Amino acid sequence: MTYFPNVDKVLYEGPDSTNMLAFHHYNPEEIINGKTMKEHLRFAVAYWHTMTQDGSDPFGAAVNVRTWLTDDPMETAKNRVTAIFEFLTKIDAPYFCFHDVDIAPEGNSLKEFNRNLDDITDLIKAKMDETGIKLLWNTANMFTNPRFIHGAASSPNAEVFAYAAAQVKKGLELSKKLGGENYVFWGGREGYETLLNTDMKFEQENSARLFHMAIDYAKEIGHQVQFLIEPKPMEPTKHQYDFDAATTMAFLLKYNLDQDFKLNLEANHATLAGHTFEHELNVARNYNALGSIDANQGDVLLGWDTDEFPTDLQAATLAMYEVVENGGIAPGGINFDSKVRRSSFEMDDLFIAHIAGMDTFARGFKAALRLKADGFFDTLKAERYASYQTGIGADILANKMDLKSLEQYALAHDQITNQSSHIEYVKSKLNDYLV
Ligand code: XUL
Ligand code: CO
Repeated sequence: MTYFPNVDKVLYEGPDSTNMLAFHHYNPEEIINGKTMKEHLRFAVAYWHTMTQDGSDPFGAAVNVRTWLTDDPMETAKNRVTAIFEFLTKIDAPYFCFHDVDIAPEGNSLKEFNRNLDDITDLIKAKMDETGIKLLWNTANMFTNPRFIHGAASSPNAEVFAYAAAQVKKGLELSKKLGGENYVFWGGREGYETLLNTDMKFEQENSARLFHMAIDYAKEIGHQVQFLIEPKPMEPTKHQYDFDAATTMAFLLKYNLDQDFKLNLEANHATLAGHTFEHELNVARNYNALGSIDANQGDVLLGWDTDEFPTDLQAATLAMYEVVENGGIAPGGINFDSKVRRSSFEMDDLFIAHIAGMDTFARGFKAALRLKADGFFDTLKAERYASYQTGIGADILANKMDLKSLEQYALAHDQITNQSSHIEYVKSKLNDYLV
């Protein structure tokens, strides 16, 4: 049984190949600094975009050809397990990620949902054992079902809090069963539409309460997993609580969660927050909280989360530079939270799109390593901040100065000269690394 009869294992054919179903830059077995590219990049496939997304949009019906669909939701779920492992094996991705609702139908009760999850994860586990493919992260979808209309942990309805807690408990049990390396919370509908009826402090306290319960339960069941929060500024709520990396760090520090949580950062969420992706990664890194990456790209001309496969080489390079500076991304990875455009509706497009994303990140990674090896940014920054290496700058850094002594210095040195950044030259030079 094959779902992708047109595709054999995707192989590296080099930059000159015109084969759409081959890698041109990502060579999984290529060794760089003692590790294979596959080990460095830790690519993951998202179950929701690859297996369940149907190509519908607010203006049009489902268009995606997906041969695993049947009239029976459980049969479809089983087909999807076979299909995703065929896909993962052929695309040579070492990891996958899922929401609970992506893999199994909810049925008519929580009991039935849990039973379906048990059955499907039995199949998934067997496939994982057979292929060596691993779970980067899973999460609970606490935003699609109508019960989450006002949020999950932040819902004003305590019954919804309880249901969400049950889903998280199950999610952690599945994570343990499948050896998940991370567990993600993306704040679905945790946010608000208007402050007229919202107690923001209460809602955030309750969110923190659920996170603490998750930490406690993972310890109780003896599951070592890296918890991650995925910031996003808006959509579906007007104001998401985990707005961006800085806001989320403030939340984690305030509620004493920073020792157990890192961040899962998504490129398109950064764009929506008015940041570059590298900004978000840099903020996280400064807090030692760069956990994992949801790789995609948005469209600056469109104000919503378009989740496109990443093909912008400069953006990928600057993102990978942060990863290089971070000493790698493990135990996180690079998860393609990306969906094919509606016009790319054929089954093979799933391969073509992932290849484009993997090639782009492979090129970005190599460019980032060249930038690091040449000390491109290191030199630039060392020169820019050189005034702190000697004289008054060194005294400031050594905490030898105070306002009085600095006033004395300034009175004697008030004819200040600055230097041009020549930033246009820098930007043009950066292009040399991209091609
Ligand atoms: C939503 C989003 C989610 C999370 C997982 O914008 O990015 O798919 O990655 O819930
Ligand atoms: Co995401």
